[in-house]
Amino acid sequence: MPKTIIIEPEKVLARGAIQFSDIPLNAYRNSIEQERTRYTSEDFLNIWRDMCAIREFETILNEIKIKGTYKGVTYNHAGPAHLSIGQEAAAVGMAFTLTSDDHIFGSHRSHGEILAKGFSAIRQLSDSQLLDIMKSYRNGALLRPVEKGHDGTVKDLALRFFIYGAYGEIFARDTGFNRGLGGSMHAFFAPFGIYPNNAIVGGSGSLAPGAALYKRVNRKPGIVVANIGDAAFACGPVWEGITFSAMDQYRTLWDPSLGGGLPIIFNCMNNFYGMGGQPLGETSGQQFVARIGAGVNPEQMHAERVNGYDPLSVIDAFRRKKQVLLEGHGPVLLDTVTYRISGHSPSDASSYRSKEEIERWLQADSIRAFQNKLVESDTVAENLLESSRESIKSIVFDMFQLAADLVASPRIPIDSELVSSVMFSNRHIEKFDDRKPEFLQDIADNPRVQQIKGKIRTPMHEGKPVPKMKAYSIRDGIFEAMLHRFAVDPTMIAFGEENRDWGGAFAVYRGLTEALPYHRLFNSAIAEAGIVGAAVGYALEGGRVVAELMYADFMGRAGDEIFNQLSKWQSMSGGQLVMPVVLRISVGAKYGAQHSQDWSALVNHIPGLKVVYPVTPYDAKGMMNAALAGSDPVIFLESQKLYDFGEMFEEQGVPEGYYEIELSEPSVKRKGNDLTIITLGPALYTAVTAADELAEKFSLAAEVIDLRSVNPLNYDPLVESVRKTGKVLLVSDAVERGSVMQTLAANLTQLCFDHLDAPPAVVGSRNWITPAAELEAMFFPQAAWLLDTIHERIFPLSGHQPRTNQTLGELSRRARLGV
Ligand SMILES: Cc1ncc(C[n+]2csc(CCOP(=O)(O)OP(=O)(O)O)c2C)c(N)n1
Ligand SMILES: [Mg+2]
Repeated sequence: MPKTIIIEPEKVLARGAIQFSDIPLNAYRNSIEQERTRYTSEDFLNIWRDMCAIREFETILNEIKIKGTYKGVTYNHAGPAHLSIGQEAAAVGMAFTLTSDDHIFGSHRSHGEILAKGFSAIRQLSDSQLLDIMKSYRNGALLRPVEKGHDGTVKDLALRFFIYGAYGEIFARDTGFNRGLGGSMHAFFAPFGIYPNNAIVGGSGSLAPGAALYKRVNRKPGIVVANIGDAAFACGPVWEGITFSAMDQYRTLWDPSLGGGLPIIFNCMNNFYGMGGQPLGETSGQQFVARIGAGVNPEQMHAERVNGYDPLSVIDAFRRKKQVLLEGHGPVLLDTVTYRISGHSPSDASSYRSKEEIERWLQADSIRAFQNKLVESDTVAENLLESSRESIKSIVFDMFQLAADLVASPRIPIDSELVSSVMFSNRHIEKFDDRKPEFLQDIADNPRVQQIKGKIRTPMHEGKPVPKMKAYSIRDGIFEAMLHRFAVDPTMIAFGEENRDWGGAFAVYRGLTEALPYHRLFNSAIAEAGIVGAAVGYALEGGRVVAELMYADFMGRAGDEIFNQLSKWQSMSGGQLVMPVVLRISVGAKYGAQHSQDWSALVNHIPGLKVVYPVTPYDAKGMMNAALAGSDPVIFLESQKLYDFGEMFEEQGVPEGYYEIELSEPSVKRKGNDLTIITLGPALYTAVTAADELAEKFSLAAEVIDLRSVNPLNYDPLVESVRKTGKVLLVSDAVERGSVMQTLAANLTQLCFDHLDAPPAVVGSRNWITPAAELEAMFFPQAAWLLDTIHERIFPLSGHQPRTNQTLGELSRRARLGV
């Protein structure tokens, strides 16, 4: 692949200075008279009404949280309520011009943004579109309680439906947007362009860029807005999301017809507080969030500070910035100044700020200020404003009352298995769009495809084992599966560090660079949170994505994105969303403590992830095929020790055609009646060596089962084998303490108790750091350890002389020391 970006010494070593341009602060100056040319009286009234609706919605929550009652309705709301009283103008201004194609992501404090965006969508959608949405959304579950006795307009019904769905979600009702499984901090409603709100501070900062990426890659209309707080701008994943959004390649290397820079606005809802900490003057140094733009790209992210206490100023900014994005010049940063009058949550006594400060912001209250502006300029009559406020307040109250009523708005039954049913979507989806997948060449002409044609797919060839150079490898299996899906699903993309010209971190993608345009396979920055976050955002929008992390140890860098985002959005959506992300993670060796740890136990522990670890070419291809046809997040672990291993078990070899291996099925790699050895990862090959020794020296036939799947996992074949042999040894390269194999041992003890001759024995790596390559034999399980463990803990091997100490006494001693 020719390199197109040349680094010229004369240029990069030249003397000079970086020029910055001014970043505007509250530049908006239009008078209401000027604005009358842009807005109708009805627009002004709507802006006002939306602000009042949010104020009332939040006030009710505040009252019931503090007093347990509001206007005669008593209710105990157990969950959180992070209210945005004071921030209404910023929310309404943000949403006013956005369409349903424009998608917002938010934070724990997003009730106001949700409502504003919903109200705006309801105004813009036609009656028939609204009816379609209300009737089809969860088969009308939210509509039924609201439409009873309703004889108003469709828009009025939609307003009720929407406010009701929001309260229902906050109150954990089955009739909430997401069946009550999201709750206050996660509520969203995609049909109106309202995407997940995130209880992790800054969580949306890494997800939203993936949504913007989806729009560019798939040529979809609209922009994306990440509404996050001022304190969130210190979070690493937010910076990584900004970096991801600002990559030059969208404009320098990608097909210009895709539209250029990512269409995303990072909108800081700048209320000057975290919980009690103050970014300005205490916990940050940039003084203006808008300043951050200057460090990101030459356009300085088109950053501006806008007055979020004036809805017209915010609308003006969003109008202008949306145009910037549609012209391909994204990303954009807005520093929208606002203030939260309410506490961080209703229990907050505001000990961190003065009464005077709150009083001054109350004086400047955006709702009253806007009212005065409209009335004093004779733009809208005061009585019209007041009657509009009264009517929206009564709708909000009615919907609160309906949502608080347990008969009209029940919760999912506490003894139901509903949550089980939404943990995974378990669908088989060939493709997420019907258009023709984009390729740069005919697949048959691809050099890698041609090279693989010459490889041997069987364990033996002409009576001899196949030499490594000629063997169809695990690397080839993953490549073939990915190429297949790239050719079927036009939305499928892959990205990560060194994914393109390098050929993927470990050369799995060699050949794909020639086959795929930039936007389907690209390099990202070295920013694991940004990578996984963008993958999640891309999938939330309805695209399939394969992201790669170079080493399992780097999962720590994307901890939140893997553990809280990738894993949880399907279930938190109450089954509305799918998450077709395959996260390829290579498990290292030879590179020491920070590059060689198997973290299968960590991902297994997190609900909502499928976790697999294939270690043969046959399994790698079949399982990658299954992962890429599914709709769930799959952690696809791959061992660096094994990438070039050929097939050693499947006598028919690895099929050239398409096949799938179900992601739950262990595989019996060798049959035997005397002992069961269950493995995960490369330990399969260690176990086979041990099994050979058992056969040769002790005439014992071990059954060797490779787990392949960690979660979900079908225990039946394991139980069948253990009941047959009465003995089981479990082995993996993960450190022994808390490993997947320990969970299996505990479960097999219960499932096979009456058939066991001895307790299951687990062998893992030592509970240490992984030492240097030259010392790895003291860390990773060796065949000798397996024999010694069998001898000491399962049954004596006659005449066996243990070489290592695998006794129970030693196990206790190490545990006491924590090693
Ligand atoms: C990763 C993370 N750390 C801490 C918290 C606890 N927390 C919730 S909100 C909040 C303050 C956030 O401030 P900001 O981002 O400015 O948003 P605001 O609350 O002001 O809207 C904190 C510390 C959290 N939810 N997530
Ligand atoms: Mg804040």
